[in-house]
Amino acid sequence: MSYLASTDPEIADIIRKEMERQRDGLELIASENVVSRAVLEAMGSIMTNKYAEGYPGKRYYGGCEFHDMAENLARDRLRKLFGAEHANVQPHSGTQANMAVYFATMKLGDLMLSMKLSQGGHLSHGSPVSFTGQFYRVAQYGVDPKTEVLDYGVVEEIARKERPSMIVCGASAYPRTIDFRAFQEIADSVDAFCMADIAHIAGLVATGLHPTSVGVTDFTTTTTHKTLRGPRGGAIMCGKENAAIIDKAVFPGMQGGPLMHTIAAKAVCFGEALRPSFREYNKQIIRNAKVLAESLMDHDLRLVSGGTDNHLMLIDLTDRGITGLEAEQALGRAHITVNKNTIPNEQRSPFITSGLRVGTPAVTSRGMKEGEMRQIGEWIGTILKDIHNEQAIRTIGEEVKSMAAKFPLYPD
Ligand code: DSN
Repeated sequence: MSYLASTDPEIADIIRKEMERQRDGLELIASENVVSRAVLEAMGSIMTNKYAEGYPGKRYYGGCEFHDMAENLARDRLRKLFGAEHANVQPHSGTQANMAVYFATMKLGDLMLSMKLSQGGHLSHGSPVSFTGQFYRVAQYGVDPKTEVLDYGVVEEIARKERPSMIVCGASAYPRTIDFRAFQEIADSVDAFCMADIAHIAGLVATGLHPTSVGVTDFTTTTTHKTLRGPRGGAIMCGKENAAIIDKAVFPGMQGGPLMHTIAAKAVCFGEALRPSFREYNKQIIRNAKVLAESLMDHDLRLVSGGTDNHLMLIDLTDRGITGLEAEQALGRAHITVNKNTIPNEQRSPFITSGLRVGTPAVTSRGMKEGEMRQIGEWIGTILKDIHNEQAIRTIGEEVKSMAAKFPLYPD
């Protein structure tokens, strides 16, 4: 029995059940992953016991010598991983990282130009329900209605007309390569800052499998828990000229004490990402996504933009007459976890949606390859043909569990 189980059986039981859910199912949520035991260990360490407000060498508390070492290591490794001049590893999340960049560069009421949430953007890119849509004015671009990919000419037209002070690029649900240089050039032409939020594709960028934004756009923000496969958290990279405004915006601007256990775990994650095996892992994410996309299309499912260049794809369910919510629930009953997602020109609410977002980072971490992707595509295709066939869903659910058992979450 674990120590937690003996001291708090209620929460230990909940964690055990969640472990079983992860172990027995297929995690296809594009923003999720399975961290290494080393990352888990650092996150669960005594580094959480300490306040370390400030930065290495300049803290507001005594006893921070080892926290300085951990944060310096995290910063140095992140800079090396992406070739960044400056890195801040304190943001608690991707939204906090974005908030710091806005806080450092924009005044209340300034205009940001960003991608529509319903077409692939993120809440913190100016959605009216986020602080970003309430503190700033927002103009938005989407994807081309025919090709469903970004049209940089249209982005440029909007930028020239609206004259934003910040252009935000990067996405949460966009299956194609993003031209960060084009965004920076547009920003330069209207005298705006440019921020690339690479949260989803950070692992691909770090390993050179997607063009980088670091050293290209003024600011790059990321989460550390998606394709980077680290602890839940955020980070910011920028040139030396913007280092001071970013550090000041994070602390004391909008956060207090950094989560030092998470920063230690970020250092572990960045160290892992610097190894050659991490590039192989990210290559496999992309290969798996391509095969899964083909398998889904072989089952007559329409993918937004006709496929994928990265780790995710969007299934358009419109012609199936089912909603994203219904599809998510039916797949969930077979232990296949996905999320309902809006698609370009969405007619339904974000709680219902006409699409599904599917991604390969977590199943790739478990060691699954092309053969498993073909099988998963077939299971999804079969279930989405008749989401009311509970017998078929039950049978597939058993098959899913036996495949999952062959790819353990952790060795023991
Ligand atoms: N919630 C994340 C995602 O699923 O893409 C973005 O923050």
